[in-house]
Formats: sequence, C-alpha cells, structure tokens
Amino acid sequence: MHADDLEPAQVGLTLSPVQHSFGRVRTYMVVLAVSSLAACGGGNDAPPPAAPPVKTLAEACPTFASTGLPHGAKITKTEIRKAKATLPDVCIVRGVIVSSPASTINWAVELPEPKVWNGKTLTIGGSGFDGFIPTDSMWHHWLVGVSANPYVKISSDSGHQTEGFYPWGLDDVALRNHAFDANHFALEVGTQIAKEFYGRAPARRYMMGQSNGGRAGLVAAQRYPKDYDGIVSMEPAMSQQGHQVNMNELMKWIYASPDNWLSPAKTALFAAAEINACDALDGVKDGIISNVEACQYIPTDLQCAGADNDSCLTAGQIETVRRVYSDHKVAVTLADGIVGYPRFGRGGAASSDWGSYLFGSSFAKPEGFNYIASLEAAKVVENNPDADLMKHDPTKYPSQYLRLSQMIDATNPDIKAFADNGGKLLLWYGLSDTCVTVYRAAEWFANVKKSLGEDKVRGFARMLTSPGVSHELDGPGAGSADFLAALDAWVEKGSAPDKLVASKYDAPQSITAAPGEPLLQRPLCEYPKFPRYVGSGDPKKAENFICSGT
Ligand SMILES: [Ca+2]
Repeated sequence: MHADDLEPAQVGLTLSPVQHSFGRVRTYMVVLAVSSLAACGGGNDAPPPAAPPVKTLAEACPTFASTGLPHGAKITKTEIRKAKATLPDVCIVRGVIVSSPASTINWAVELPEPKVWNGKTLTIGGSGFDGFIPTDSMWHHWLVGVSANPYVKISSDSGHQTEGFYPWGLDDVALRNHAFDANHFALEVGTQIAKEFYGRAPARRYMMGQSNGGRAGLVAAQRYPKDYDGIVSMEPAMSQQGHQVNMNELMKWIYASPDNWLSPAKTALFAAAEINACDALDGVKDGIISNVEACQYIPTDLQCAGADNDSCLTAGQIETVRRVYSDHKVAVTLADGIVGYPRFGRGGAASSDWGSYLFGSSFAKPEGFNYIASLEAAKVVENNPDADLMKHDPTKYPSQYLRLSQMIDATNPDIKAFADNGGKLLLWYGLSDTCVTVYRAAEWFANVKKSLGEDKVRGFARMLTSPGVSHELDGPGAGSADFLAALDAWVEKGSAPDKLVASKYDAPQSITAAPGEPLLQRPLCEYPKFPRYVGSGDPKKAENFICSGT
C-alpha cells in the first residue's frame, strides 16, 4: 500500500515489542506517528517519475544485479518483502562491503514499487553499538511509522556483527565504519542501486536516527556534509565517550551499596513526589513536568525515619537522585575539548528510563544500559574482556578515551559545509531522557550558533524538545510527531518546522491497530522554551499552550 493512500489514522500509532535502544531489553513503546502525512506532504509531493516504470517489483527484484557498485560492495541476495500493516511492498537488496579482515559491513537497501517511490532515499541509523541492520528488526517504534513512507531505505550493521563494543572497538577500520564510514558507504551504494533499479537518481537523500542513530546523523553533517539534504537527529548519543566515562562514576556510586540503589518501587515513589513538587510550575497539573529548569526538587522529605522500606528513601538513595541531577565531572578530556557529562533532564523516573538506564531491576545483577555502556568502554580502553567497572578508573586511560571520542563523538560544532550545501537539521530531544542527556545537545547547539551565527543557524537547523518524554519515548508527555514529513516540507517547500504539534497516544496497541485520538497534544517548542498552559481551555489541546522561556 502506498502511504499516500492511507488515512492519517491508519498510519499513526503503532506499538510493538521492540528491542531496547542499546541492549536486549524488550518493552512497549509509542510510535512517532506519521499522522500529519497528508498535511505535511510526507512523500506525496515529489514529482512523478520522468518515464513510466518498465517493471514491477516482482519482475525486477529477483534478477536485479549491479556490477558497478562503489566501495567494492557486492550484492549477496535480493528478496521481496510483502506489504504488512503499514509497511509497503519492497525489494530488499542485500550485500557486503569487506573493509578489512576485522570489519565487514552488511547493508540493506529497500526499494518500493517503482510507481510509488517518492524519488528520495532515507538512511536509517542504528542504535547502541550497532551490529544489526535497523530496517530488519524494527528495533524502535518510530521506525515502524517512518517505514510506511515510500522512500528507498538504506541501512547497515556498521561493520560488525555483535552488539557489544569489545573487541572490535580496538580496530581502527571497524571504529571508523561504526562511527561514520559505514553509513556513507551504504548511502553511495544505495544511491547507485536506486539509480539502476528505477532508471533515475534519487532527488533527495535524508537521514533519520535516534540515540546512536541520532549521533550518526550529526556526525554525517560534520564529516560528510554533502551526504544528506536533511537529517532528523532524535536524542542523539552525540557524546558517547563523555557518557561512558562519566557514567562510570555514577554507576560505581549506585552499585556501591543497596542503600544507593533505587528499586522500581522506590523509583515510582520518587516519580510521584517529583511530579507533585514540580508539575504546576508550567501552569497546569497534568502529570508533566514541563518547566524543568524551575524544578529543583531533591527528595529529602522522603528520607526514612525508621527502617528502610518502599515508602521512603535512604540517605544514599537521596544522594543518588542528587547525582543524577548534577553534572558529572570526571577529569578526562575528550574530542573538541569536552570534559564531563551534564546532568540528566527532569522526569525520567516517571518513564521506563530510570529502570532501563540507571537501575535495572536488580541490585545484585546490574543491567541498566548506562552500566553496560560504561563497562563496554572499560573493556576496550583496558583491552580486557574481564574489565571490572567497579575498579575501572577512567583517568588512567586518557589517550584511549580520547581516541574513541575523536573517532565516534559528534561534538564538532562546525557544520557550515552542511548548511552551505543546503542541508536542514531537525534535532529533537525528550527532556526526560536518562540515557543520553538533552543538555549535551543543548551545549553543542549553542556552540553551533556561536560558530555560525544565530541567523544562519535559524535558516537550516532547529532544536525542539518534549517534556515528560524519555529515551524509550515513553513517559507522561507528548513526543510523537512526524519529524520526517516536517523535514521533507522544510527541504522541499522551505516550510520551517516552527508549528509542529506532538501527540501522546494510549498504549499498548498492536502494530496493525489504528492509533485513535491522541490522549493529549502539546506544541513542540524550540529549546529552551517549553509548553506553558495559557490558563484556560482544554489542557489536552496544544492550542491552549504557548512556548515559553519561563
Ligand atoms: Ca505540568
């Protein structure tokens, strides 16, 4: 089915058991809807093909071959994936690029029917440490919504086939592939395949990713500024080494004693208290902490008077909350002169993030991703598969961390070449993200403005945020919006994404279910503004909120 034929309600929300952004946790998440497809021209405004397509997918796919692919790419397989739910029929061309004995890139190019292709490509970023092909696994809910659109979709495993970091992180070629080269190579391969398959070159090339995939989008703007006409970077793990170095200290604190660790019950206790303390600061008690900068609550009022139990916090647990909301400052200098890692945004306790990223479900067996990520980095910098995070001292490995950071991190604010090439950047963050903090992105975006000037940046980049939305894209806030359609409208029509609305839907629903009406909607505000209630009208409607700085 062509996405243009779908009613918005058919395309919007999907929920599916998905792979955790970094690890293997399975959870349910809300889809970033494609609900404004018709309104925002998500793919249905491209010019029609210059000539009628000669073949259908069924005719062209089995016999498709190319001998002229760049970067030594070889096709290994072609297959048709029949339409399912919102996903269109596609021909998937699979192949490899053998970069070195240590790094082979597996890539996949999904080609929609010639008569529905919108003439554009979309590179899909991976997650965690990569090691899998994103378009194969539907690892995140936003991908399901995006995949309804008739783009040629391009993705790769980034050059390694395991989801950890060790030992491939020791190899420079594998690191380069993971950090930036694999997406660039796969893009050039996918562009050539599209050209041969349809008989015309793609008119536009976009990139979209979240977490590590968001980092991959930013790093492309910095290193391959002519690769994309537009990039949607969602909650980018742009300072991966800053995160891993500085989470080491926080994780060592949390796992030093059960008195510092918050169980799911204690996390829920704190979440309710934090909302109670800070909810009304944005003008309405809606369960969403939107005025995050005014929220300074530390739960000293919850301190246990007697024995520890689920209705109170120990002194250590209160200190843990304080540390989560304080800047982390391990003295290891990383790429672009960066030291430390900022505090996390408010509101993550009311989402699944504090469980997924900080505390897991067991003190005895640390499983939160921030622990896993720090441990994986420790294995690489120590070159030791048995590295012990609790004994690891990052300050003893400054050159190793710097090497990783210079390779992987996307903290260079000079994206002038990307802007001068006409590229558009839509950067989005859920303020409650407790995997990778919004404040690192905010620092970077401020540096971009300092480097290029406010006016120039306004012409090609926006940083939008949603309060009460986590890295898992759950939480009480509204974070679902069709960012891809917004980007496309900006690139093709010059329509800047300044009036976007985010929705929150009920959950869970199957991926075949229509989303129904949103539970609530909020304007997507430009950082650091947030949705403030105007004081009257239905608080479920975006029109009754303004983007406010205070
Ligand atoms: Ca509120």
